[in-house]
Amino acid sequence: MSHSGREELLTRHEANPIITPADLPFMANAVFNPGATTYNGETLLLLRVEHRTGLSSLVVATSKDGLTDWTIDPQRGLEPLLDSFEERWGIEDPRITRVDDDYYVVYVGYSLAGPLVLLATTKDFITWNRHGVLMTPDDKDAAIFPVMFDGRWALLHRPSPTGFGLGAHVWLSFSPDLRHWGDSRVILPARRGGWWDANKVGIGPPPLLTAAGWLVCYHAVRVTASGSIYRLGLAMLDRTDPSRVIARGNEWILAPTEHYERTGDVPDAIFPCGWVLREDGETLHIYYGAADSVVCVAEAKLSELLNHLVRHPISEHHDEMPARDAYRA
Ligand code: BMA
Repeated sequence: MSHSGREELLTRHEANPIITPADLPFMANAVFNPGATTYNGETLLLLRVEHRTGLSSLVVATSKDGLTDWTIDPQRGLEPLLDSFEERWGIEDPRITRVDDDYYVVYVGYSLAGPLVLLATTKDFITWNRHGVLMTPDDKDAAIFPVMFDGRWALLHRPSPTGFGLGAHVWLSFSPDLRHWGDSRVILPARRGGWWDANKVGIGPPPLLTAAGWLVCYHAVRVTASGSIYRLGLAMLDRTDPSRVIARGNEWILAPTEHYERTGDVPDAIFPCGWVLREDGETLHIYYGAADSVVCVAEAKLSELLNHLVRHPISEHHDEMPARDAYRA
């Protein structure tokens, strides 16, 4: 079995956690799992704020360098429709995809029937156009690609079937109009047995187009005798056919080790929903929630992530995964 070298691929920022509930201009329990993008030359995070009701809403934070001096603007963001079926218990975990001047925000609604996937679009994070439900419960960890494939939008998402013990996998679905979704298939199955990414996986930030294809960062949940551990890994999808997985890392690239990741409302959870590739085309900032309590950032060199994946062609350990065809509808 091949091992990576001694160098970590991701470096945590020294000021982590970069945003905590104490930074908010109102009382809240936690701030975590932000979506990320650039807006007017600044980094914009759409924070998941968990209020002291237990319910979450989405609030904008901006920064010139994407690392420090965050301005939190409670007037910008998205409030849940608490009278609705779909958002009755709040909205969570936004993934932002920029398409020209529009921002497509795919987020989780905590509905009366469980978590489901919703879409809202905006140009300014103040005025929103809600497009309704993309995926019915239980489904979450969803993000839309910034381009269409043969005239169809593409969505990564993670249904969680209950009662069968067959795991929760990353699916890809298509739509001609953002309303009707189908042609669904599993693209990143959870591995099995002792693997770090056995049983339950879900994507993190929206896929990022690179010279080698669509870079995907995903989380995996390992259930242990004393709780769950969330870790992060990488995969690469084909540029023109995103249902084709070109590479998948065998080892995780980030695991909870710091005190702010190991202690909090949900210990040992690191959960990214956004990343921003800087103007040099090489520096990647990955924004993640730590322990469902605070916001953190880690930096990576894009070329190093791609080199890492080159060492992990999809054929390696393929037999550790369920046959993909078994999951086709
Ligand atoms: C996942 C999501 C995330 C959360 C994580 C850890 O299922 O609900 O919002 O951060 O669990 O609790």
